[in-house]
Amino acid sequence: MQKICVIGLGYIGLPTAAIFARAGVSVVGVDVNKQVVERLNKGEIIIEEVGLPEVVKEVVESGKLRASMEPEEADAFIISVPTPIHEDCTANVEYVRSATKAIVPYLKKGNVVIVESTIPPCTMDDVVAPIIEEAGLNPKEDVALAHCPERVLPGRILIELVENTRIVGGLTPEATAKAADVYRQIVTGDVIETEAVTAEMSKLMENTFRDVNIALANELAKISARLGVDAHKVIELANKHPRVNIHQPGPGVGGHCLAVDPYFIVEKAPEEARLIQLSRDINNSMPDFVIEQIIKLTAELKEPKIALFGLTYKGNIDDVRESPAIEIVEKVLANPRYDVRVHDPHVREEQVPFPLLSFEEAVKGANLVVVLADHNEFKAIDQQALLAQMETPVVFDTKNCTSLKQEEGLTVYRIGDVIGLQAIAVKPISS
Ligand code: SAJ
Repeated sequence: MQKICVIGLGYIGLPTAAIFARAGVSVVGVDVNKQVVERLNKGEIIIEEVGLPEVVKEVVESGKLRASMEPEEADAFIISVPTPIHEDCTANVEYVRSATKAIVPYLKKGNVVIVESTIPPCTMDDVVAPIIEEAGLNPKEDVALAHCPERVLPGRILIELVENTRIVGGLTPEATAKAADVYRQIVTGDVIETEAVTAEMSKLMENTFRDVNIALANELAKISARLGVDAHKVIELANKHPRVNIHQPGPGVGGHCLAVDPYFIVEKAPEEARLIQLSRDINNSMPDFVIEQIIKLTAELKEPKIALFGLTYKGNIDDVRESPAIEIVEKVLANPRYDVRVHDPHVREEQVPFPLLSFEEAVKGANLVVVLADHNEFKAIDQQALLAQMETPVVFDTKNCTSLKQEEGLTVYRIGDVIGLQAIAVKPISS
């Protein structure tokens, strides 16, 4: 493979482009965002991912990776664009459609076209193939058309892109084999060949499995709150069983994968996908559950000063997409009773529609710190700083991530650990 054109330079497309370039392939990355293209051509990136700035700098300097606003002729095209959901929770495949249309003028017989974007079952057959056919090419004979879902975990993308098993599903066995060979240039894990629809469905079920299991943990947290049981202890003990792995409860499920992909299955089989839909509903209800706890905790205070820590959908990343923390912050901000301070060391002001404060500014005089993301900074929060700075040193750790100890006047609550969750006393606890 001499040259690859990657469409979409986001969280997946950019690392993918960089890794192919590092393997010696000539890569052109295409994006509709001018800023992304200009910065990349200077060897710079605007997303946060461990190790990525170094690799990008190296391959841009060596000339193996460059960016453009327009696709170019290549041996293989990799489409890695977002598939958001519409208001009614059906998949919006418009970006996949427009990316496919954008490459059509550059397609030649023998090219490989891979869609990495997560797509509803049958999208390769029903959406992508017809676009190629309309352009006068036979999608089963003239080009090798395949779906190869990305399966990497943000924060570990560079490692997992290389080491994880890849599933490649083509429209024909020949297309599958050709697309699989593209990945064999960079993947040390297995590259498994299957059909397009099986690849589409396997990706969706991976994330659905996780979403359903997190919903079970979240439901347990709510049941525990009702019954006065420590959910974390229950999980720890149940997980001693060799075939049980209850997940962790939290403020909800975010990100562009778990919170979205299950809907792609519901859309195609609404009558059957009942557990999948219910799990989405349970996970979507968690921000309100957190708000309820905040209301209980602050019920006695006149003007509660609340510091909300963490906006990303999970720890040590800068991604706020579908983040339950954002929903929680916006709802707390909307309550005029609260003096709200928001802090996240991984998020930039322009990413969110409210001001951000430093740790010191946020905790000064606060009555309650609510931890909403498991960043390393929060895992290592300085107990003494909280004790010294807060008016009432109470922490509600919805991610169960801090190592704070319930001592020396500090009160720590966790989600699913609500036994004895009491309103913060009107008088400062420490006094
Ligand atoms: N979460 C919980 N409790 C848990 C585990 C996670 O509440 O026990 C929450 C997290 O806080 C976060 C959300 O779930 O809000 C999702 O986080 P995640 O780390 O489970 O997953 P993502 O969305 O970052 O990445 C997932 C991964 N899929 C699986 O682990 C099955 C990743 O491998 C996929 O590549 C990615 O989706 C994707 O792009 O589809």
